[in-house]
Amino acid sequence: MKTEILTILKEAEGFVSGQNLCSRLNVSRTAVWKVIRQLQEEGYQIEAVRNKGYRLVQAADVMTEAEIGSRLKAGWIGKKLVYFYETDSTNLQARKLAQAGCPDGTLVVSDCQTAGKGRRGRSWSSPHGSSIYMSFVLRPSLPPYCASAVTLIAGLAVTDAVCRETGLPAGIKWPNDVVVNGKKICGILTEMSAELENIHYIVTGIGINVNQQDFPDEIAAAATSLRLESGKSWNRSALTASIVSAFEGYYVKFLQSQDLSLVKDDYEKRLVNLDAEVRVLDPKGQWSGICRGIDKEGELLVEDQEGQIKTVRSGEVSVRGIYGYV
Ligand code: BTX
Repeated sequence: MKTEILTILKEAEGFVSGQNLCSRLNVSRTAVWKVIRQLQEEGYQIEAVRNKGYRLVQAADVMTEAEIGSRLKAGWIGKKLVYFYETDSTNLQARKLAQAGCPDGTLVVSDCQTAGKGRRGRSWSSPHGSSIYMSFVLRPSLPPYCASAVTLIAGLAVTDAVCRETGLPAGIKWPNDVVVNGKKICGILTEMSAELENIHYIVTGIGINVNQQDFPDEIAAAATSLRLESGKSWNRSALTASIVSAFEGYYVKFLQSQDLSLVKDDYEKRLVNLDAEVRVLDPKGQWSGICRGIDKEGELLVEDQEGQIKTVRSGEVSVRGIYGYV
């Protein structure tokens, strides 16, 4: 009921009478009042005026199940939403839910993570009240080698949503870091449970630095937040909903073609290194070349000194810009 009341207040131009809420939701005035009190405690400024009703004065940066739910469009991803105020890792929780049989498209969100995970055993700094930690559970009927493409789709969706919501010049550093002005604002971790031939489920986790003002020393040089880059705070629930909707659009195209051919052009438009010199940090030896985009499997195409296009597979190597991280 909280989500419904919030949605009605947000859509209303001015006051909504208590009676109106009661009859639309078929509940008592006391029940409505209780929910209004809860929302106020969560940080919403709701004006309550006798004979007029309720009015949402300001949509604060509140991250709650009701707030996110009220902003999600009617798609299938996020239809089941599991929200935590605090958890170890949304990826871990998503995997538990997946093993217990949760639906395709389940979305797990937390305001904080106590054991946020990066790739290859690294950790993801996940403080309270400032960032987004979200994971999707996906059940595509595809062979396991297709799973890594979902990471690129998530990166593309985050980049789109950040550009749309904030106007900041976000771009993708292949395969899946989202950067603003050369620094990392987002990390993505895709995990999978599969057999030889088919995927049981994929969990794609996304962490975005939204309103953080400082970072631990060891990551401060390479990390930034939307707030640090724009000087403004952003509504995390709105951004979460925007990412879900962008992700669903691209993911449906991916399911159609079973590769990245339908989203490749969008991805390349966002690629910060496109047509620039990059250094490929291959454990067998570093080499430099010009980044020419991606192929339909999501491998990076790099033109070497002899003009040959080579494919670079994520997971095996990393790529750096010639002057630094990007
Ligand atoms: P990664 O291995 O590419 O990046 C991890 C590295 O990034 C760390 O070793 C550190 O140097 C740096 N780092 C750590 N925290 C931050 C941060 N907040 N901002 C910028 N740089 C940072 C990227 O791994 C994958 C991260 C996925 C995080 C999401 S959050 C929701 C979901 N749940 C979960 O446990 N992980 C994912």
